[in-house]
Amino acid sequence: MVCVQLYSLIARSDLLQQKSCHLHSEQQMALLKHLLCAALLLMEFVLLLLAASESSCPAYAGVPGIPGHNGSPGRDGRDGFPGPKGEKGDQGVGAQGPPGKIGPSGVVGPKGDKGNPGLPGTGVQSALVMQLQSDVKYLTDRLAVVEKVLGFRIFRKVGQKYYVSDGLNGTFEKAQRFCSDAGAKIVLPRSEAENKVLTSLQAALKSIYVYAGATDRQKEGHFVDMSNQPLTFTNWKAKEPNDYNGAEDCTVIYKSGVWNDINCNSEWHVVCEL
Ligand code: FUC
Ligand code: CA
Ligand code: CA
Repeated sequence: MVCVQLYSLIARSDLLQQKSCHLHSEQQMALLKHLLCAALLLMEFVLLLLAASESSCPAYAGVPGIPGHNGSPGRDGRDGFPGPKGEKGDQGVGAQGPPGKIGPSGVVGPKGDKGNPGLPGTGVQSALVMQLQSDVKYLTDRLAVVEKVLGFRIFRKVGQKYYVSDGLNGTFEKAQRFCSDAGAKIVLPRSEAENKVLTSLQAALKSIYVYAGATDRQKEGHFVDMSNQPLTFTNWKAKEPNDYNGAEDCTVIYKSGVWNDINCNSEWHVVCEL
């Protein structure tokens, strides 16, 4: 309908244009301006009509405009009903806690086995270790001797030896056994100095005779020590050994320090050496 009106208006403008051919040029120009203005107004009017109505005429799709700004957020909705209960979650992996307090001491365990011997050292270190081992052994052995000595009632030191006694009286066999049981030997001075120290001990014992570790049991007249070694020191009294009555195979030392051969069954003081 609008299109029909438009064609009609254009046709009427043609009529005006045909009539204007009989007018002057200035008048023609003025008339033309009016006609153009009217045409423009008419076209604007037509366009307005087309935009306002849903015409069946083919429409031109215009260039899309700039998107509008987002609107303000809507108000919070009202609380709804609670949803269904969720499934049980997986087991959590908790961090390890701090260590606990130190517990009480345990009972003392059994003594461990003896360790293996250490590896040999080298050079100076090896020599030093060996020297220390030797020193320790020497001191250990000497300490053992001193501890034995302290077990006797009377003792004297001479050189590296100790003469000891408990004041016991007995036969030669008993004297031997007593000293052996004490880890010692029956006394036998090996020098004038030792012989003199023995007399000092005898004085303390108020002893007349002390058995010495020398006999001629193996060979008459040939005195040897308890290891069957020939004597290197003797202090026989004059005319001794005389093997009185053919029955003197043991040795005693008189309080003055002189030696005499005597029978082995008489009982005399027992002195040992360590
Ligand atoms: C001397 C000693 C003997 C014994 C005797 C009584 O003849 O030689 O050993 O002591 O005296
Ligand atoms: Ca004899
Ligand atoms: Ca004699």
